[in-house]
Amino acid sequence: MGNLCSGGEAPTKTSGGSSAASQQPTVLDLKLCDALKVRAQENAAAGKKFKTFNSVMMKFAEVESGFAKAKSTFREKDRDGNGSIDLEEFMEASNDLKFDLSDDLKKRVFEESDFDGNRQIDFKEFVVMLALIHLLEATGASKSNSFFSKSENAALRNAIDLATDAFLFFDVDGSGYISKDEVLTQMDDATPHRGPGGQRGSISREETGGAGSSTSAAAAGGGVVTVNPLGDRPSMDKDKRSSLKHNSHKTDRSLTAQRFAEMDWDTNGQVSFKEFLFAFEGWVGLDEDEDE
Ligand SMILES: [Ca+2]
Ligand SMILES: [Ca+2]
Ligand SMILES: [Ca+2]
Repeated sequence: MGNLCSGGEAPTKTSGGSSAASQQPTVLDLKLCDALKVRAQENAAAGKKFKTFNSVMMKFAEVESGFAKAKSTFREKDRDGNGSIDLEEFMEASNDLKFDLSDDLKKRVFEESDFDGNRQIDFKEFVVMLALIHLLEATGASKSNSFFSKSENAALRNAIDLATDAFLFFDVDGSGYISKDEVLTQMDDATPHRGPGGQRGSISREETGGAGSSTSAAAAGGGVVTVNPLGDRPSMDKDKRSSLKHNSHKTDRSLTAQRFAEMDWDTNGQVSFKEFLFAFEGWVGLDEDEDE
């Protein structure tokens, strides 16, 4: 089990016999880990951390709309219009967009983002790719004229930041991976959110139970049965929830375990940042709009 981000020690020391089967972390893994750590520290310092899964879900609509720019960029950079971006198109695009990464790292990002390994980046993979690039860029001195520093891309940047913060919400121990236990722990606080095609209002992060908030928030608090992407549990008030925990905990756990398995693309028992992003895209409804 990797624990990439833990400890201040040089992670290259993990060559002991204990992990013969596990893969060595790549340069990209380690850089991502650093970037996630920086982000977590910044959030802690700014006091803007997700505290409940409900507050994460409240941001889904904002994330989805923020990714609109990813769609237009994807179409633009798919020069031959075949619906995916190959390495050549990507290298050209990354020069156009002034991604502040070495060519070597760009190639690694391309490979990492190619989930199905067909040497082509489809839109869902592209969103993961942009998130990796933004996170990696943020660690270094980012060029002021790079794609992500432009004001017209602020919403996209924000969407990626929110997705990153959602990952950090689950990665309780800051290992750079989400374990099944972490999902179970964090989902225990889950409260209702919009079902498919449901609530789309913009609600600020900590406004969840606030009086005088939007109608969708009011509806969500009104005992409406909604779908939770990780648990499919009906909504209920706090008292009921805590007493119910003892009764139906097993059901919750098996459902969550099932969702966890869906997220764990390479089935190594941990959900990496990129695996999380891939799943997260589905939660916010990105893939629903894919074929128009
Ligand atoms: Ca193409
Ligand atoms: Ca692919
Ligand atoms: Ca995994």
